[in-house]
Amino acid sequence: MIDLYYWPTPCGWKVTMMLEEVGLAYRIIPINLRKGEHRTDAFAVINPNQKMPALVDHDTGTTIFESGAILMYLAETTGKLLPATGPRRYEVLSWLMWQMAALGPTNAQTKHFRDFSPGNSTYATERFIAETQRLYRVMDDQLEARPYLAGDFSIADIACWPFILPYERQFEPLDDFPALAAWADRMLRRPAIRRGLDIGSEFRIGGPLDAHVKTLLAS
Ligand SMILES: N[C@@H](CCC(=O)N[C@@H](CS)C(=O)NCC(=O)O)C(=O)O
Repeated sequence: MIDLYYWPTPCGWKVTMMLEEVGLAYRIIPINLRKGEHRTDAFAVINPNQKMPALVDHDTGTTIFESGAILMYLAETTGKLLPATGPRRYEVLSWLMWQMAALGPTNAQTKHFRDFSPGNSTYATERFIAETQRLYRVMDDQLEARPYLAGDFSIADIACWPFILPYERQFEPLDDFPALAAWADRMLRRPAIRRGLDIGSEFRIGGPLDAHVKTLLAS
């Protein structure tokens, strides 16, 4: 049995979407970030970095943190959404690492400086919004000639999509990124992606992102 330590945020959705796509059974263990449940000693044993998500596969005795590593594990366990060898494997992994190193952290910094930093954070806010726009341009260019980031649907798409989804909060309407917008819609039409996005909706508190997700799921 797989236990997923989870809260409904982009990093958490990556894993529920993947589990739904590959059809593995799993149990959700809520880690309430608002109550600081990720900062407990018990959770540090599972993830020494004390961030959500983390996954424990009791059947194989495997504990994993970092959502990119979790996606690789689930892909390799099921033989789905990541080629086992060859150039296409590394194309998928390039985009996965790009998400982990660039798109995800930039998204987090934009949100932090725009919404949470005290005082004048104009320089930092502008810097991270500009970098977000650059990263969106990279994806848009890549998606002009292919339906998914590495050609076929893969863990790279699952990794990146949750960071495009809250675009309204990033001040990033997708009007200038037509290929990215079309891909975002294509992803939302996948039933497993919708199921993954809906996992834990009962934990939400009704903020702007929650409202945005609700609207998407109703579309
Ligand atoms: N690189 C990590 C990022 C994990 C992460 O930052 N998780 C956030 C939620 S999206 C978290 O646990 N935040 C709580 C905190 O920082 O206090 C991954 O992809 O798993």
